[in-house]
Amino acid sequence: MSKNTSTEEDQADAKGRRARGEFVRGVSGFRHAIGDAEFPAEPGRYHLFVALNCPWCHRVTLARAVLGLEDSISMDVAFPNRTGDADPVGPSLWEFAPDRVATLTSSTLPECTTETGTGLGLRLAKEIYQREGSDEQSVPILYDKIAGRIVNNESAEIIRMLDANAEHLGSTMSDRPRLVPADPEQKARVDELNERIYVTINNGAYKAGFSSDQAVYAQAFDAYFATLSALNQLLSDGRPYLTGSAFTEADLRLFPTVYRHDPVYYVRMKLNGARILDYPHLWRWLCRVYALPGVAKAGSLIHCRQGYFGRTWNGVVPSGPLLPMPYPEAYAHPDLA
Ligand SMILES: N[C@@H](CCC(=O)N[C@@H](CS)C(=O)NCC(=O)O)C(=O)O
Repeated sequence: MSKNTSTEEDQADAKGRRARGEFVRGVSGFRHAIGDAEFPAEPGRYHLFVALNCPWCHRVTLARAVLGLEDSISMDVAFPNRTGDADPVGPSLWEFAPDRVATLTSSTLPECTTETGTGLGLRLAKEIYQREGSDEQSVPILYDKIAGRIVNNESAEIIRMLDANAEHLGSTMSDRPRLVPADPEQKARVDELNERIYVTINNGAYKAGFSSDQAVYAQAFDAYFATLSALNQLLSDGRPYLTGSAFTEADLRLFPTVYRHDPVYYVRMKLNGARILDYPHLWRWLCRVYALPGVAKAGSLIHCRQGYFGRTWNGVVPSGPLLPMPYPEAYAHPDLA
């Protein structure tokens, strides 16, 4: 029974629920922390393995960017589509293959890299785990290049340890956001929002899109749009961010899902109840966060569209939305809503 449902799903009867058509996300196994004796907070010591279509990785690339850690934490980017059935090691594995061609653009993707963190030039994220006797295969992975070990593979924990150690890790950003507020009341508000947003939005989108049971889908669909509506209402008093004047972890954790909604989830996750554009305060919040330094570059809708449609939808990626204008260009126009 997992304790913290703002970080991971309750695993009670996971097998039975999956058999009944519910998508149940597994739990990450590497849970060390920067700041532990064996993982001191030092600039240039840590490395991230990510895929830019993965919303959990997006939390981590956002934290790295807004905390001013892009020069002190290196990063490798996997190709958005995992390996296919013909792969010698197996299907559905994250691959570091910058020479792979994206069907969406008919070209290679400039953000993709080889694997540089271990110094071994491995092909698959799975191989990074295998070196530590683990059969996990997910991204994001926070890796210690000095110890040659995985520190953590749970995005909720990775963003908190980057926030707590930003200066020791090499951030020189004097006005960097404090993702986790020092004020206990504000922190409690962030935790409360995280809980609802994780269950009904971040993971809720998968519950809707990947479940094969109509009732499970319908319940996730309703909960998802109920929360979007509540967040739009919350922002209707003119506050710039979810808890008020400061950008916090609650905003950072909401952004990856809302950023993917109109161009991906509306179709791919069957979340066609409304567009974010139909929630004027939430749309302006999205554009406000998108305009923050480092945010636009920390994600890629090309990787998202290629990743979510490239393998399952006959490799044909939908071309829209086109109106009121293409995405992500639309995110530079808060006035559209
Ligand atoms: N709880 C993890 C979830 C990570 C996760 O599920 N990542 C997906 C990509 S979006 C993955 O790699 N799944 C492959 C797998 O688990 O085999 C986190 O938030 O970091």
